[in-house]
Amino acid sequence: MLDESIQELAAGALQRIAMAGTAEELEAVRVEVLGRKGGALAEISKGMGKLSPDERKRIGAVLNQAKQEIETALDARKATFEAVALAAKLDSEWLDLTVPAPGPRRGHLHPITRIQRELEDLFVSLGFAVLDGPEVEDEYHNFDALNIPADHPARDMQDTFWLSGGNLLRTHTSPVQVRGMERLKLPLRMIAPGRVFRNESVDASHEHTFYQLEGMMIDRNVSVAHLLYFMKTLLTAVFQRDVTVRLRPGYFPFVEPGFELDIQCLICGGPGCPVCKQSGWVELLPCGLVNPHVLRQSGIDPDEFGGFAFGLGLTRLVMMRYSIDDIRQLQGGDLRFLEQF
Ligand code: FA5
Repeated sequence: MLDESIQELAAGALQRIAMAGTAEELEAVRVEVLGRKGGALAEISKGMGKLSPDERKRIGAVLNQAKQEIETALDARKATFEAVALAAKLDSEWLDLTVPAPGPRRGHLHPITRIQRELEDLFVSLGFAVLDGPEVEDEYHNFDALNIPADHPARDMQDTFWLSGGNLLRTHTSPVQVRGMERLKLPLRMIAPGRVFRNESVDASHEHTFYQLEGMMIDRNVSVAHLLYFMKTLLTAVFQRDVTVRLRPGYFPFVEPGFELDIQCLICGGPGCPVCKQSGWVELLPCGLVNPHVLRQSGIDPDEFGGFAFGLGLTRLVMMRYSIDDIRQLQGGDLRFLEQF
């Protein structure tokens, strides 16, 4: 009678062990059946004191065997769970040491720098030198030598950040023309890309700090035809497709005749938007033949030499090239914007 219920209990326990899906379920079986306090087998052995010595010996043997079988089954099942857990852990922690390391995250050139370098390469290939000039300029190079004396109304065309001591933040890259004429031998071909500053209110197409690329060529018999050839070469290289441009007279004291070369707005395609101030055109490339006064001021004989000069709005060119509809994004420092290029 008693050995039957022991065997039944053992059979039930073995079945539960076989069915257990987790280590916790196994532990529950162990506590219920083998637990010293309140475990089913412990309860049975408590009642054995009432049995005769022979019976006690026989039932004791049955009890021990059942206990051993259950323990063996528990251990085996536990080992299976541990092996599965270990295999999963090894799988998840596996490292392929032959995979190359990802390396540091690399940045890239700012779109303005990229276009600037493209243009530098182009002009170097056409025989132009690339010059640099100071951002803190003196009045002579920024204005006087360019035929803009102190009382000239053209000074108001460019709102200036004046510094103490009479210096200023250059309002355009044209002072580098003057420095080029002072430094280089004739005939000369030079470009000067750089940052310029104007004390003006900012909107979708105007920054207080922006980039220009100055160009100048001085030689014998330079004409408007040369100027147009280089302007066309420049625009074809940047846009790699036909763009619509218009040439109109423009006034700058340092060129005569002077022109404004505008590009049809590539943001709106013509009908008008905030970038082109609803006009459909963007001022991009003012240019002209160098005014004889400017040549003379730098010690060049205008009867022998002539030249052309241009002052490309580099930041605006970048806006047109990449369809950027607000100039402020270019120097806003927002990586989400810059990562697109
Ligand atoms: C000049 O600065 C002359 N020095 C250009 C020049 C050089 C003419 C040589 C003739 C010969 P302007 O002020 O128009 O010109 O500026 C030149 C270009 O810079 C403009 O066509 C425009 O594309 C760009 N630009 C002017 N102001 C801003 C601004 N606030 N923000 C962004 N781009 C500007």
